[in-house]
Amino acid sequence: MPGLNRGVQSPDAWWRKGVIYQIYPRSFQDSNGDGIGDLNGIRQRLSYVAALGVDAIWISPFFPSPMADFGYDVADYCDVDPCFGTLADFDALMAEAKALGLRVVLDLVPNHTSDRHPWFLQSRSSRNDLKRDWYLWRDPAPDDGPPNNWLSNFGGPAWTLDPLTGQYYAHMFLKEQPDLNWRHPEVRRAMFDAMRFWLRRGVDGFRVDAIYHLIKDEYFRDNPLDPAFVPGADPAHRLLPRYTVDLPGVQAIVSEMRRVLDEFGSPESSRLLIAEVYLPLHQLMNYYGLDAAGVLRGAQLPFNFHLIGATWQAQVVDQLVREYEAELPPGASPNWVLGNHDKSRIASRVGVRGARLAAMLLLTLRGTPTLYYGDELGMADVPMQTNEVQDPFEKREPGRGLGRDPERTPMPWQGDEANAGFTTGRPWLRLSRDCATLAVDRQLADARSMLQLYRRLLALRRQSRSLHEGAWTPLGVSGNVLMYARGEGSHRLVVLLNFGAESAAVAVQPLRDSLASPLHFWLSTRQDREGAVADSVVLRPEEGVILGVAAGDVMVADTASATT
Ligand code: TEU
Ligand code: CA
Repeated sequence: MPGLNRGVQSPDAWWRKGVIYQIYPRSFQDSNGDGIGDLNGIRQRLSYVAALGVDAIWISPFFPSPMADFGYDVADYCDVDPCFGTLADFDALMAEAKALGLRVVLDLVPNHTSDRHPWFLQSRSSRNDLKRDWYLWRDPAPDDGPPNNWLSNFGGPAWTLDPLTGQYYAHMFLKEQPDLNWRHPEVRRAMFDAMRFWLRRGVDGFRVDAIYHLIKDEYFRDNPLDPAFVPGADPAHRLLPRYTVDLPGVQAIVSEMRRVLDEFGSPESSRLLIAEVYLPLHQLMNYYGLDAAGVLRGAQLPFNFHLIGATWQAQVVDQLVREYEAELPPGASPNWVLGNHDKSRIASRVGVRGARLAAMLLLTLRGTPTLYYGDELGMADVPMQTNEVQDPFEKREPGRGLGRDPERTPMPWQGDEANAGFTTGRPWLRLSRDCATLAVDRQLADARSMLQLYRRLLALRRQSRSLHEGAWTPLGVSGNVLMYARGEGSHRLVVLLNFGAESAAVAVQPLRDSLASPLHFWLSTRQDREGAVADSVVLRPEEGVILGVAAGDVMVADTASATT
């Protein structure tokens, strides 16, 4: 259907201009006092999310699960785990999101199921079972050990022996997360049907978990040693994942998933495929699925995680943005991510002032930004005592700083309430000690809070075409200051980000392009500057500013055709 495809590729597609907000459901809002966030809790807080100014929520898994990996071990792809609610709760959430103009993106976990999933129970029951080949079963090596040297991302071998049938099954993550065999057509069909189940309920797309893992080497060859491995680092990185990630055949599956989404898309409203891919830029670009005819048939947004690992320096970020922009296939939409439920929070990586700069960077770069819940409050990692640890990764590899509980702590809502209003019960994971200060209600009452900065940035991004769809033009780096422009002509905005701990003066004249009118402060990360800019701007330590032509009228003129 070529017509449909053009629509789906529309330059006006919501996901190109929108902002995505990730919700980790256990930690957003508990509605029934069991200490675990749930779907009704999310529904209660949707008006907050809408008022924040984002366009879509992505909810991490809430499907029935034994919770060995907190929902990333799915035992039924077409239902809701009782701890999160019911299908009716989901439908109510969906309806309310729609009413508020919010899109809803779900988390699809196709690489592995739970070891309690009926498919796996059947598969493990006998070597002759019809579902045996739905998973990756192999005979032991001659020494009775695992079939090859592959490692689990969560430590130890990627193989577990099942004594009942005397074979090993593969798992890239926990042994409770057996990997599906994506070479099997019935596996594909079953997973695509699960997608359709949710698409029929109105979801706007999927973030697909670990998609680059779906195909493994058909000869099950050993992975090579990584010569760059440093002892003490994540033990899974001892080997290069040559035969376990990004293998030929993965792209075809990505396109098949995209076709399932396109069955439900329309020119007015395309469904979105986000691919979770941790790969170097060049390999990442393949996930857009550019074909010989120049059509993008893959994921619309292969997640760009490169800011997460980047050294926090103007020069490095400048280089990264240039390389990323240069590598994008024609017509592809860029996207940027600062944090997620697997990574140390931005406020812990770069400090609280740095996190303000990071917010301005994320929301003024070209392409779809994804925000991680709580980052808009400046939440930091919350260190856990050994007896508080929940994350299986930390339990398996303790003390290496790999655990993910610190970035998954509950959202603080009301500073004066117990557990900051997250739960009336005992929270599944401790809140931070400063949760009262960080709470949403306190920050709403403070015009210069991190939350107000996010709200301002999101509002500007929505109003300004230059920000949500304009060109990105690098203006170079001056000392520790990263400089770029967005948009053209009188709508052109200039962004100056001082990564340094010292003040820095930047001459404005060379940045003005051919503009006759003077530049004004649109926004500072410190929220305390307005009015015209003289010959130079003196940026304070770790301050960022957005400059544009005469605030009032241009912002109005610029707003006229803003996205909805
Ligand atoms: O993560 C998969 C994944 O690719 C990361 O764990 C990756 O290996 C690592 O972050 C690279 O530095 C997804 C989910 O986001 C994670 O929460 C799950 O535990 C995992 O899949 C298994 O489903
Ligand atoms: Ca609950």
